[in-house]
Order: sequence, then C-alpha cells, then structure tokens
Amino acid sequence: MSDPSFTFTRAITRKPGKSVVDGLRAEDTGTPDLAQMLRDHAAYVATLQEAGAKVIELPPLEDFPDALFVEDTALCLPQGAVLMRPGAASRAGEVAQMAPTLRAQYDTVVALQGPGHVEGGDILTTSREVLVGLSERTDRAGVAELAKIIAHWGHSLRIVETPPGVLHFKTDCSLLDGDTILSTERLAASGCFAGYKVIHVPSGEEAAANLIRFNDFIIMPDGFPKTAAVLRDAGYAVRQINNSECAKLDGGMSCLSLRF
Ligand code: CIR
Repeated sequence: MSDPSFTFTRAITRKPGKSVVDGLRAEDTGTPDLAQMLRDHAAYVATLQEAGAKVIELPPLEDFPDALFVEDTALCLPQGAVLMRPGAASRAGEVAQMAPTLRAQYDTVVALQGPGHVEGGDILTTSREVLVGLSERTDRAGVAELAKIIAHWGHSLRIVETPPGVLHFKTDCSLLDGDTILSTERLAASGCFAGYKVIHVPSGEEAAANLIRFNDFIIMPDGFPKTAAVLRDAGYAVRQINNSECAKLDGGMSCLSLRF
C-alpha cells in the first residue's frame, strides 16, 4: 500500500513577488535576487510535476513578502487540512489567502482558533505520527489545539523541540520514507527520532537537511554533494534545485509547497 506520508498527487506553490526582498531572515546574508529565485521556483514546480504532482500555482502576494513559503500556512493530511496560526506577525494574513485554495481541494478544512501558534515548518508527518517542534514560531497552546483536531482523524501527535537558534523543526530534518529521517547531528542528538532509521547530514552540509520526498523523488537543494551521495547510495532518486536565493530568507525545499 502507498504511504501517505510521502505519496501525493497534488502540490500547492506560490510564486515569489517583488516584495520578497523584504522577507524575514535571521541574519542578513544579502538581498535575494528575484529573477534567479523565479528560475529556481520554476525548476522546483517542474520537478514536482516530474514526480507526478498536479501543481496548483498561486500568484504572488506583494503584501506578504514570505508568502512563497506556503508550507507554513497549513498542515495537509489525507483526512483534511488544518489552517495554521503563524507565530510571525507579518505572516498571519497569509493563511486567509491560502484558505480558499485548500477548501476547493478538501472536503474538510479546520482552522486553528488560537490563542496559540503553529507554523507548518515545525511539523514532520511520518507514517506513524505527527512530530511538532516547539520553536520561536510554534508554542504549546497551538500544538495542543492541533493535537485535538488531528486526533479526531486518527493521528497521534508528539511534541519535540526545535534546536535553539533554528527557525523550524524541519530546517534540520526531513522525511526520506515513512520510517527514515534525514537529520542534522544536532537535532538527532536530542533523541527525538528514537525508533526511526536516521541518516545524518554530513558535517558542513547542515543546510541540506531541509528537503522533500515526493513519490519516488528526493528533491533537495543544489550544492551539497556529500548529502546527495549519501542519499543516492541509500537508493534514493535525487533531484537537485538551486536554493541560493530562498536560503537568504531561511527558506528551503519543504517551505515552498504544500503536498497532499
Ligand atoms: C520566515 O522566516 O518565516 C521565512 N523567511 C522563511 C520560512 C521558511 N519556511 C519553512 O521552513 N517552512
């Protein structure tokens, strides 16, 4: 049977707009180049399509510089979608912009009501559970509300910690298959993946930890040859996309789509 944690038919993406240069970032490492970002985004969409996705491409939202990072607005599960409450104030309004698209795709869409916050980047869905990392953007009240919603759909949720100074839980880990996680050493050291098969990101390539598994493909950022080799040796079909511009905004492969 196909594993719903990485077997998908659809994806939602949103093109970056000119305002992306104002996107949030922990550290200023330069202004993102929109033209390059649009080329990378087009390659990302094309790779999702090659992996078997029908991609719903949404237009830029100039009022929301980070809106291309659609993953943070929702959790998509087979039974329904949950609209998040981003912890970053400048991103809160992105959710209402995503809601109609999800309502058109799903019979069941439930919104977190608050007062807590959760961002999708802190959620890793495996074949056995939903892991949610507490972070600067995701708090206990938000996670408690999310846990109740998805418990009705038969999902158990486990609270874990996002390492200090790391934006999102999935900045440091990804699902490779239902039972196998790619993780940085610093995150895996917390013990949060006990019982899973863990592949460590080679030292110095920590920024490769955020990737996606979509059907048969691993879609990862370009420029991390050791990680790519480890994954190929483990039998995965790897596709690489330039991520230099989104990286300036702490964004990676998972942030750029909702997959379901
Ligand atoms: C932010 O700080 O919210 C954006 N600049 C980056 C969001 C990345 N999203 C993700 O990891 N899911």
